[in-house]
Amino acid sequence: MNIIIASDLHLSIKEKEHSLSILEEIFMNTIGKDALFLLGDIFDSFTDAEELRGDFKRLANNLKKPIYYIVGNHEKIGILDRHMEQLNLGDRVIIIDGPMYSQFYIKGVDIIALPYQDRYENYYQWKIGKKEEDIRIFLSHGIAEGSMWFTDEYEDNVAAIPKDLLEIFSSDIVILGHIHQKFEAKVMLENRNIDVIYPGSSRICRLSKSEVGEKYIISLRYEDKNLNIDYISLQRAGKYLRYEFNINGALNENLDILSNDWNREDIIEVKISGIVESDIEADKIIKNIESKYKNKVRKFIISSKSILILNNISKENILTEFLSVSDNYKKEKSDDISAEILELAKIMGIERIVTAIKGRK
Ligand SMILES: [Mn+2]
Repeated sequence: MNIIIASDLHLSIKEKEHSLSILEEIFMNTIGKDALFLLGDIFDSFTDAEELRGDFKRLANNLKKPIYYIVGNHEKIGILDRHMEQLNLGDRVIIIDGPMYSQFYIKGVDIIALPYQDRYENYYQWKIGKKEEDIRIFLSHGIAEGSMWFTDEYEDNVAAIPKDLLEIFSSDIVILGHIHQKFEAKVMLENRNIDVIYPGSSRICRLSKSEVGEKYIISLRYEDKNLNIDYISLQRAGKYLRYEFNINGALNENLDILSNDWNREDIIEVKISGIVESDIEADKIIKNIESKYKNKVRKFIISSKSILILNNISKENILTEFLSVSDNYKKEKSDDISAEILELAKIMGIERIVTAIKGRK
Protein backbone atom coordinates (compact mmCIF):
# COMPACT_ATOMS: atom_id res chain seq x y z
CA MET A 1 0.00 0.00 0.00
CA ASN A 2 1.17 3.44 -0.86
CA ILE A 3 -1.01 6.41 0.03
CA ILE A 4 -0.70 10.18 0.39
CA ILE A 5 -2.18 12.02 3.35
CA ALA A 6 -2.81 15.77 3.41
CA SER A 7 -4.62 17.88 5.94
CA ASP A 8 -5.98 21.27 6.94
CA LEU A 9 -5.70 22.99 3.59
CA HIS A 10 -8.32 25.55 4.65
CA LEU A 11 -8.94 26.27 0.98
CA SER A 12 -10.63 29.64 0.80
CA ILE A 13 -12.06 32.11 -1.66
CA LYS A 14 -10.00 34.78 0.05
CA GLU A 15 -6.78 32.98 -0.89
CA LYS A 16 -8.09 31.22 -3.96
CA GLU A 17 -4.93 31.29 -6.05
CA HIS A 18 -2.66 29.99 -3.29
CA SER A 19 -5.32 27.43 -2.29
CA LEU A 20 -5.71 25.91 -5.72
CA SER A 21 -2.02 25.88 -6.57
CA ILE A 22 -1.29 23.79 -3.46
CA LEU A 23 -4.23 21.50 -4.09
CA GLU A 24 -2.81 20.90 -7.54
CA GLU A 25 0.67 20.19 -6.11
CA ILE A 26 -0.81 17.64 -3.69
CA PHE A 27 -2.74 15.94 -6.49
CA MET A 28 0.45 15.75 -8.57
CA ASN A 29 2.15 13.99 -5.65
CA THR A 30 -0.40 11.17 -5.80
CA ILE A 31 0.84 9.95 -9.17
CA GLY A 32 1.68 6.26 -8.80
CA LYS A 33 0.00 6.01 -5.38
CA ASP A 34 -3.07 3.97 -4.40
CA ALA A 35 -5.15 6.74 -2.89
CA LEU A 36 -5.24 10.18 -1.34
CA PHE A 37 -6.63 10.70 2.15
CA LEU A 38 -7.65 14.19 3.24
CA LEU A 39 -7.88 14.62 7.01
CA GLY A 40 -10.41 17.42 7.34
CA ASP A 41 -10.55 21.21 7.32
CA ILE A 42 -9.81 20.95 3.64
CA PHE A 43 -12.08 23.94 3.07
CA ASP A 44 -11.97 26.83 5.49
CA SER A 45 -15.77 26.84 5.79
CA PHE A 46 -18.81 25.28 4.16
CA THR A 47 -19.24 28.50 2.16
CA ASP A 48 -15.70 28.13 0.83
CA ALA A 49 -16.48 24.51 -0.09
CA GLU A 50 -19.58 25.59 -1.99
CA GLU A 51 -17.74 28.35 -3.84
CA LEU A 52 -14.65 26.34 -4.69
CA ARG A 53 -16.24 22.95 -5.39
CA GLY A 54 -16.11 23.47 -9.15
CA ASP A 55 -12.36 24.14 -9.08
CA PHE A 56 -11.79 21.23 -6.71
CA LYS A 57 -13.78 18.93 -9.00
CA ARG A 58 -11.91 20.05 -12.11
CA LEU A 59 -8.55 19.23 -10.51
CA ALA A 60 -9.75 16.04 -8.79
CA ASN A 61 -11.20 14.61 -11.99
CA ASN A 62 -7.69 14.38 -13.45
CA LEU A 63 -6.75 11.85 -10.79
CA LYS A 64 -7.08 8.17 -11.56
CA LYS A 65 -7.48 7.08 -7.95
CA PRO A 66 -9.87 7.52 -5.04
CA ILE A 67 -9.77 10.60 -2.83
CA TYR A 68 -11.08 9.87 0.67
CA TYR A 69 -12.29 13.09 2.22
CA ILE A 70 -12.71 12.93 6.01
CA VAL A 71 -14.70 15.93 7.20
CA GLY A 72 -13.22 18.19 9.93
CA ASN A 73 -14.74 20.86 12.15
CA HIS A 74 -14.22 23.74 9.71
CA GLU A 75 -16.44 22.30 6.99
CA LYS A 76 -19.33 22.74 9.42
CA ILE A 77 -18.86 26.51 9.66
CA GLY A 78 -21.83 28.19 7.98
CA ILE A 79 -23.38 24.87 7.00
CA LEU A 80 -26.94 25.44 8.36
CA ASP A 81 -29.01 22.38 7.45
CA ARG A 82 -26.86 21.11 4.63
CA HIS A 83 -24.20 18.40 4.34
CA MET A 84 -20.79 18.05 2.77
CA GLU A 85 -22.09 14.92 1.03
CA GLN A 86 -24.43 17.16 -0.97
CA LEU A 87 -21.50 18.81 -2.68
CA ASN A 88 -20.24 17.31 -5.91
CA LEU A 89 -16.46 17.31 -5.68
CA GLY A 90 -16.05 14.87 -8.55
CA ASP A 91 -16.41 11.14 -9.17
CA ARG A 92 -13.14 10.25 -7.43
CA VAL A 93 -14.11 11.81 -4.11
CA ILE A 94 -15.61 9.76 -1.29
CA ILE A 95 -16.87 12.11 1.41
CA ILE A 96 -16.79 10.64 4.91
CA ASP A 97 -19.08 12.55 7.23
CA GLY A 98 -21.58 11.87 9.99
CA PRO A 99 -21.36 10.20 13.38
CA MET A 100 -20.09 6.84 12.12
CA TYR A 101 -16.69 5.61 11.05
CA SER A 102 -15.94 4.09 7.64
CA GLN A 103 -13.62 1.20 6.96
CA PHE A 104 -11.49 0.54 3.88
CA TYR A 105 -9.07 -2.17 2.89
CA ILE A 106 -6.18 -1.20 0.67
CA LYS A 107 -3.61 -3.85 -0.24
CA GLY A 108 -3.30 -5.56 3.14
CA VAL A 109 -4.02 -2.49 5.23
CA ASP A 110 -7.16 -1.91 7.25
CA ILE A 111 -8.05 1.78 7.38
CA ILE A 112 -10.57 3.31 9.78
CA ALA A 113 -11.72 6.82 8.85
CA LEU A 114 -13.67 8.81 11.42
CA PRO A 115 -15.06 12.30 10.72
CA TYR A 116 -14.73 14.95 13.40
CA GLN A 117 -17.43 14.83 16.11
CA ASP A 118 -18.47 17.61 18.46
CA ARG A 119 -18.94 14.93 21.06
CA TYR A 120 -17.64 11.39 21.02
CA GLU A 121 -20.35 9.12 22.32
CA ASN A 122 -22.13 5.89 21.46
CA TYR A 123 -18.93 4.39 20.16
CA TYR A 124 -19.28 1.61 22.72
CA GLN A 125 -22.15 0.36 20.60
CA TRP A 126 -20.16 0.23 17.40
CA LYS A 127 -19.58 -3.25 16.14
CA ILE A 128 -16.00 -3.05 15.08
CA GLY A 129 -14.75 -6.11 13.30
CA LYS A 130 -11.64 -7.91 14.41
CA LYS A 131 -8.49 -6.80 12.74
CA GLU A 132 -8.05 -9.12 9.81
CA GLU A 133 -5.31 -7.37 7.95
CA ASP A 134 -1.74 -7.09 9.26
CA ILE A 135 -2.09 -3.48 10.18
CA ARG A 136 -4.84 -1.03 11.05
CA ILE A 137 -4.50 2.71 10.59
CA PHE A 138 -6.86 5.16 12.29
CA LEU A 139 -7.43 8.43 10.43
CA SER A 140 -9.45 11.33 11.78
CA HIS A 141 -9.61 15.03 12.51
CA GLY A 142 -9.12 16.51 15.97
CA ILE A 143 -6.84 15.90 18.91
CA ALA A 144 -6.26 12.61 20.68
CA GLU A 145 -6.72 12.60 24.44
CA GLY A 146 -3.34 12.51 26.17
CA SER A 147 -1.29 13.48 23.13
CA MET A 148 -0.96 17.17 23.89
CA TRP A 149 0.46 17.06 27.40
CA PHE A 150 2.49 20.21 26.77
CA THR A 151 -0.48 22.48 26.14
CA ASP A 152 -4.08 22.91 27.15
CA GLU A 153 -5.93 20.27 25.15
CA TYR A 154 -9.15 22.18 25.12
CA GLU A 155 -7.67 25.51 24.14
CA ASP A 156 -9.04 25.16 20.59
CA ASN A 157 -12.54 24.28 21.71
CA VAL A 158 -12.57 21.01 19.87
CA ALA A 159 -13.55 17.71 21.41
CA ALA A 160 -10.66 15.33 22.10
CA ILE A 161 -10.89 11.80 20.75
CA PRO A 162 -11.14 9.66 23.91
CA LYS A 163 -8.41 7.14 24.66
CA ASP A 164 -10.90 4.31 25.00
CA LEU A 165 -12.19 5.02 21.50
CA LEU A 166 -8.65 4.50 20.21
CA GLU A 167 -8.45 1.41 22.42
CA ILE A 168 -11.54 -0.25 20.97
CA PHE A 169 -10.30 0.15 17.42
CA SER A 170 -6.96 -1.46 18.37
CA SER A 171 -5.24 0.59 15.70
CA ASP A 172 -1.53 0.39 15.17
CA ILE A 173 -1.14 4.04 14.36
CA VAL A 174 -3.27 7.19 14.57
CA ILE A 175 -2.91 10.05 12.08
CA LEU A 176 -4.89 13.21 12.74
CA GLY A 177 -5.68 16.50 11.08
CA HIS A 178 -6.51 19.74 12.93
CA ILE A 179 -3.17 20.76 14.46
CA HIS A 180 -1.31 22.97 12.00
CA GLN A 181 2.16 22.39 13.30
CA LYS A 182 3.62 19.00 12.46
CA PHE A 183 4.43 16.82 15.45
CA GLU A 184 4.41 13.26 16.71
CA ALA A 185 3.34 12.01 20.11
CA LYS A 186 2.82 8.78 22.02
CA VAL A 187 -0.36 8.03 23.90
CA MET A 188 -0.51 5.40 26.62
CA LEU A 189 -3.40 3.01 26.21
CA GLU A 190 -4.21 0.15 28.60
CA ASN A 191 -1.50 -2.24 27.50
CA ARG A 192 0.59 -0.37 25.03
CA ASN A 193 1.73 2.94 23.64
CA ILE A 194 0.34 4.15 20.38
CA ASP A 195 1.90 6.60 17.92
CA VAL A 196 -0.21 9.66 17.23
CA ILE A 197 0.93 11.66 14.23
CA TYR A 198 -0.13 15.16 13.35
CA PRO A 199 1.18 15.92 9.85
CA GLY A 200 0.28 19.58 10.30
CA SER A 201 -1.47 21.82 7.82
CA SER A 202 -0.35 21.23 4.26
CA ARG A 203 -0.97 24.86 3.41
CA ILE A 204 -1.27 27.40 6.16
CA CYS A 205 0.42 28.62 9.30
CA ARG A 206 -1.04 30.83 11.96
CA LEU A 207 1.38 33.62 12.73
CA SER A 208 -0.20 34.20 16.11
CA LYS A 209 0.60 30.62 17.10
CA SER A 210 4.20 30.67 15.84
CA GLU A 211 3.54 27.84 13.41
CA VAL A 212 6.92 28.18 11.76
CA GLY A 213 8.61 25.99 9.18
CA GLU A 214 7.65 24.13 6.04
CA LYS A 215 4.37 22.51 5.06
CA TYR A 216 4.10 18.78 4.44
CA ILE A 217 2.06 15.91 3.18
CA ILE A 218 2.66 12.34 4.33
CA SER A 219 3.59 9.44 2.13
CA LEU A 220 2.55 6.24 3.90
CA ARG A 221 3.86 2.94 2.55
CA TYR A 222 3.26 -0.55 3.81
CA GLU A 223 5.45 -3.17 2.23
CA ASP A 224 7.19 -6.33 3.47
CA LYS A 225 5.34 -5.91 6.77
CA ASN A 226 6.93 -2.53 7.33
CA LEU A 227 5.18 0.77 7.67
CA ASN A 228 7.18 3.72 6.33
CA ILE A 229 6.23 7.33 6.88
CA ASP A 230 7.85 10.06 4.82
CA TYR A 231 7.16 13.75 5.02
CA ILE A 232 7.17 15.43 1.63
CA SER A 233 7.57 19.18 1.79
CA LEU A 234 5.35 21.22 -0.48
CA GLN A 235 7.08 23.78 -2.66
CA ARG A 236 4.09 25.95 -3.45
CA ALA A 237 2.91 26.25 0.15
CA GLY A 238 5.96 28.23 1.20
CA LYS A 239 7.43 28.36 4.67
CA TYR A 240 7.06 30.69 7.60
CA LEU A 241 10.34 31.90 9.09
CA ARG A 242 10.99 34.26 11.97
CA TYR A 243 14.17 36.09 12.85
CA GLU A 244 15.36 38.47 15.51
CA PHE A 245 18.15 40.93 14.80
CA ASN A 246 19.83 43.82 16.46
CA ILE A 247 19.97 47.08 14.53
CA ASN A 248 23.44 47.78 15.92
CA GLY A 249 24.79 44.57 14.43
CA ALA A 250 25.32 43.30 10.89
CA LEU A 251 21.60 43.42 10.11
CA ASN A 252 21.78 43.96 6.35
CA GLU A 253 24.56 41.44 5.83
CA ASN A 254 22.64 38.79 7.78
CA LEU A 255 19.45 39.37 5.84
CA ASP A 256 21.38 39.27 2.57
CA ILE A 257 22.68 35.81 3.33
CA LEU A 258 19.41 34.44 4.72
CA SER A 259 17.32 35.77 1.86
CA ASN A 260 19.07 33.40 -0.52
CA ASP A 261 16.88 30.64 0.92
CA TRP A 262 13.62 32.55 0.67
CA ASN A 263 11.06 31.75 -2.00
CA ARG A 264 8.12 33.58 -3.48
CA GLU A 265 5.56 31.77 -1.33
CA ASP A 266 7.31 32.30 2.01
CA ILE A 267 6.20 34.40 4.92
CA ILE A 268 9.13 36.15 6.55
CA GLU A 269 8.97 37.96 9.86
CA VAL A 270 11.87 40.05 11.11
CA LYS A 271 11.89 41.50 14.58
CA ILE A 272 14.43 44.22 15.19
CA SER A 273 15.77 45.42 18.51
CA GLY A 274 18.69 47.68 19.43
CA ILE A 275 19.43 51.31 20.08
CA VAL A 276 19.26 54.25 17.67
CA GLU A 277 19.57 58.02 17.83
CA SER A 278 16.14 58.90 16.46
CA ASP A 279 12.90 57.60 14.99
CA ILE A 280 14.01 58.90 11.63
CA GLU A 281 17.12 56.78 11.69
CA ALA A 282 15.17 53.65 12.64
CA ASP A 283 12.49 54.31 10.00
CA LYS A 284 15.12 54.74 7.32
CA ILE A 285 16.70 51.39 8.08
CA ILE A 286 13.35 49.61 8.29
CA LYS A 287 11.99 51.13 5.07
CA ASN A 288 15.18 50.23 3.27
CA ILE A 289 14.89 46.57 4.31
CA GLU A 290 11.18 46.47 3.59
CA SER A 291 11.51 47.76 0.05
CA LYS A 292 14.31 45.32 -0.61
CA TYR A 293 12.42 42.17 0.40
CA LYS A 294 8.68 42.78 0.38
CA ASN A 295 8.21 41.82 -3.26
CA LYS A 296 10.41 38.75 -3.05
CA VAL A 297 8.15 36.81 -0.69
CA ARG A 298 4.42 36.35 -0.13
CA LYS A 299 4.42 38.35 3.08
CA PHE A 300 7.21 40.34 4.67
CA ILE A 301 6.60 41.53 8.19
CA ILE A 302 9.10 43.74 9.91
CA SER A 303 8.62 44.89 13.46
CA SER A 304 10.63 47.66 15.06
CA LYS A 305 8.74 47.76 18.34
CA SER A 306 11.77 46.74 20.39
CA ILE A 307 14.06 49.44 19.05
CA LEU A 308 15.04 51.92 21.71
CA ILE A 309 15.36 55.58 20.76
CA LEU A 310 18.02 57.49 22.65
CA ASN A 311 18.89 61.13 21.98
CA ASN A 312 22.44 62.22 21.33
CA ILE A 313 24.03 58.81 21.85
CA SER A 314 26.31 59.38 18.89
CA LYS A 315 27.75 62.43 20.68
CA GLU A 316 28.94 60.32 23.58
CA ASN A 317 32.72 59.95 23.21
CA ILE A 318 32.85 56.60 24.90
CA LEU A 319 30.41 55.14 22.39
CA THR A 320 32.10 56.56 19.29
CA GLU A 321 35.44 55.30 20.58
CA PHE A 322 34.01 51.86 21.27
CA LEU A 323 32.53 51.67 17.77
CA SER A 324 35.77 52.71 16.10
CA VAL A 325 37.72 50.09 18.06
CA SER A 326 35.25 47.41 17.09
CA ASP A 327 35.33 48.51 13.43
CA ASN A 328 39.12 48.30 13.35
CA TYR A 329 39.03 44.91 14.96
CA LYS A 330 36.54 43.73 12.34
CA LYS A 331 38.90 44.80 9.56
CA GLU A 332 41.75 42.83 11.08
CA LYS A 333 39.84 39.59 11.71
CA SER A 334 38.09 38.28 8.69
CA ASP A 335 37.04 34.74 9.66
CA ASP A 336 33.40 33.86 10.34
CA ILE A 337 33.76 32.89 13.98
CA SER A 338 35.53 36.12 14.94
CA ALA A 339 32.90 38.10 13.06
CA GLU A 340 30.13 36.38 14.96
CA ILE A 341 31.78 36.95 18.34
CA LEU A 342 32.48 40.56 17.44
CA GLU A 343 28.88 41.08 16.38
CA LEU A 344 27.62 39.88 19.76
CA ALA A 345 30.27 41.84 21.65
CA LYS A 346 29.34 44.99 19.75
CA ILE A 347 25.62 44.63 20.54
CA MET A 348 26.34 43.89 24.19
CA GLY A 349 28.86 46.72 24.42
CA ILE A 350 26.43 49.28 23.03
CA GLU A 351 23.75 48.13 25.44
CA ARG A 352 26.09 48.37 28.44
CA ILE A 353 27.37 51.81 27.46
CA VAL A 354 23.84 53.09 26.94
CA THR A 355 22.77 51.76 30.34
CA ALA A 356 25.76 53.48 31.94
CA ILE A 357 25.04 56.78 30.19
CA LYS A 358 21.42 56.63 31.24
CA GLY A 359 22.48 55.94 34.84
CA ARG A 360 24.72 58.97 34.81
CA LYS A 361 21.98 61.34 33.63
MN1 LIG B 1 -9.79 21.63 12.61
